[in-house]
Amino acid sequence: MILVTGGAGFIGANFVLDWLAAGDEPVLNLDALTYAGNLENLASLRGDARHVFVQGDICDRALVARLLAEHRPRAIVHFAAESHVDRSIHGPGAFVRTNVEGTFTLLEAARAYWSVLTGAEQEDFRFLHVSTDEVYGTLGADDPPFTETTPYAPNSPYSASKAASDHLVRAWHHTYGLPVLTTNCSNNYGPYQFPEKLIPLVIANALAGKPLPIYGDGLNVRDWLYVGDHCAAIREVLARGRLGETYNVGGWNEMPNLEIVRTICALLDEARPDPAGPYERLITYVTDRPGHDRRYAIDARKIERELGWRPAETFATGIRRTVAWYLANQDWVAHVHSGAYREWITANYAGRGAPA
Ligand code: NAD
Ligand code: TDX
Repeated sequence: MILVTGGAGFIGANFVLDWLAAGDEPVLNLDALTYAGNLENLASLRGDARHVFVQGDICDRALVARLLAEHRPRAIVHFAAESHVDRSIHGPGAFVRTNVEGTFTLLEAARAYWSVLTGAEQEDFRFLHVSTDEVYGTLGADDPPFTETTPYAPNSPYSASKAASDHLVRAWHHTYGLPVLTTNCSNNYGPYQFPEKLIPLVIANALAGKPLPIYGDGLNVRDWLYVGDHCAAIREVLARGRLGETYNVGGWNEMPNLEIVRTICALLDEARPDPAGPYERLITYVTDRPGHDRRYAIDARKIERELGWRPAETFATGIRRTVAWYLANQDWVAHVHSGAYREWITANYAGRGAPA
């Protein structure tokens, strides 16, 4: 069994679904079900005994210790976090609590658990920390992409809290010998992404005839990776990554925000033409995000060279799949907007264990 934290969120849920599609090793899924946690993402696992869901907080040391003792996982894959940069600007406290204190709590519980394991159980144990490229700060137009040795220079409360958590993970390896691995990935997109993030927000707003908000001049650059490719990278790092190492994960796919939005509009024009005219008419320039990082770009050569990982999707194929998914799953988006996804939890899940 593996313990996944944050497995009801966007990347965590994709990871749990992919993991159980690829094999039979059970998953213990610990998630607090904040606004970003949505058990509807895991509806296809209803009644599947390989998925054990526990609603709980990674800051709850006693709970984490009890789960480790009861389920004896061979690895922890740590996704749980506050993840949205704009929210971190308006309310940084939750980011420090979950991302820093929560990671600290997990590390301490993992250390206590791991230190009393013996033999192969101890040797094989892994703590995989899922992090972001935003810890490296921002790049100028001509700078080379971030490598694993780029100095940390986080600029938002979100990236500062993730950087702090990365440092804790590193220290728990160097000081206590905890067998850790860290991945720093670029911007993900794909199914089940909460519609506060650029790509699902633009799809949902376009279909609703609402403005498509572009921060600043729309020329900030992000490096986009399809979520399934990120999940595959995490599986590779978990299986074969070198202990104490960090791996940058990215698809060599830098793009200005405006180009992303125009691509989505063009795909929607093709799939669901709007009688009112092309979706690009909805593009609206709005006030920039404070401290908005100009450019992120990942040099993924280390994971490619050491682990042979390569993304399966190009941006062209991944964004097409993603737009198709949102068009086919408008109920999912509607439930998020109406808050009905929260009722799904009450209706389908009573207390602990796999959803009934
Ligand atoms: P998300 O916001 O969609 O999901 C986060 C999940 O964590 C939710 O299910 C939420 O309920 C849970 N959670 C939050 N606080 C918790 C707590 N205190 N205890 C237990 N569970 C808690 O986030 P995401 O986009 O899926 O990101 C997952 C991880 O990947 C994060 O660590 C993030 O920093 C990292 N990451 C994200 C991206 C991206 O583009 N989304 C890129 C690189 C790295
Ligand atoms: O309405 C918008 N308009 C806009 O122009 C939104 C929501 C965003 N943007 C811009 C800001 C960014 O330059 O689009 C870009 C992407 O924004 P987000 O989707 O908010 O992602 P970002 O801030 O880049 O962070 C994401 O990638 C790295 C995730 O939210 C993080 O969790 C991850 O670590």
